[in-house]
Amino acid sequence: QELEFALKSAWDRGEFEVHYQPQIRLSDGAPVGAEALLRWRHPTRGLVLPGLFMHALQDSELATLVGDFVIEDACRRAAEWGRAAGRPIRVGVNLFERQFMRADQPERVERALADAGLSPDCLELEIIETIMTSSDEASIRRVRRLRDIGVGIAFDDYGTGYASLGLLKRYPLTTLKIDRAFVRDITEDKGDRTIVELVLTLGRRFGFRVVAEGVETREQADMLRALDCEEAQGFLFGRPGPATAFAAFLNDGA
Ligand code: G
Ligand code: G
Ligand code: MN
Ligand code: NA
Repeated sequence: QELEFALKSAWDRGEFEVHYQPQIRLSDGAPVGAEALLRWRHPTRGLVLPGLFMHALQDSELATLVGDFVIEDACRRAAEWGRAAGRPIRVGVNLFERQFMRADQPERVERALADAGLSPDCLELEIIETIMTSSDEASIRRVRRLRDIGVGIAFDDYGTGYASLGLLKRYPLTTLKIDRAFVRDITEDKGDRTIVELVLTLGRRFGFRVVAEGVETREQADMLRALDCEEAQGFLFGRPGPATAFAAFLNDGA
C-alpha cells in the first residue's frame, strides 16, 4: 500500500521513464529494433528497476496510465529512429494484464501509432503466458483486432510455462521470444539446446519470427547463429538504456 502510494506520486511527478534494449540480427549484428523497459527515476534512490515495483504497479489502477505512457513513448521513439535510419525500426512493448483486458485497447494503440506517425508493423506487443491463459474470448478478439491493424504480437518468455503449445494457434502471434533461462546454458546443456532447437522449429513451422533473449556471451551468440536463430537480445549486444543511447547504437551499428 505504501509502495502503491509512492508509485502514484512518482507518476504525478513524472519520474517514470522508458529505457530501450537493442534487438539485433544475428547474421551481421545489425540492429533491428528495441524492447521498451520501464524504469523509475527515484529522486534519492536513483534508477529503480521493475523487479522492485512491478508487482505493486500491475495490481494498481496506475498500470493502464503507465502502460499507455510506455506505448506512446515507444511509438514516438521508433518513428524517430526509423526516420533517422532510413529503414523500419521495430519496438517491443510489454503489456500489463489490465491493458490486455481493456475493451478499448486496440483503439488506444491505433491512436498512439497515428499520433507518432509509426507504421503498425513497427510495433510489437509482448504478452506473457500467464496473461494469455487467464484471458477470455473477448481479450483474444481484441488481440486479433490489433493484429488486423498490423501490430505484431510476441509470446514473451516462451518455454517457461505450461500451456504453450495450444496457445500458439489460439493467438494471432507473429513472434516467439525464447526465455533467457534456455539461452543461459545453451553451450553446455544439451537439454537446453534441444529446447531452443524445438522452439526455432516451432517458430519456423508457424511462420513466426524467433528472438533469443538474454544473450550474454559470444559463445551463446555463435551457438544460436549455428542453429539458424535470426534475432537476439541481451547484454552482449546492449543493456537497456535511455532512448538517446539506442539512437547512438543505431547510428554506430547500422
Ligand atoms: O527491465 P527488467 O529486466 O528489470 O524488467 C523486469 C520485468 O518487468 C520483465 O519481465 C519485463 O517484462 C517487465 N517490464 C518492464 N517494463 C515493462 C512495461 O513497460 N510494462 C510491463 N507490463 N512490464 C514491463
Ligand atoms: O520478461 P522480459 O523478457 O520482458 O524481461 C526483460 C528483462 O530481461 C529486462 O529486465 C532486462 O533487463 C533483462 N535482460 C535483458 N538482457 C539480459 C541479459 O542478457 N541477461 C540477463 N540476465 N537479463 C537480461
Ligand atoms: Mn519482454
Ligand atoms: Na522475455
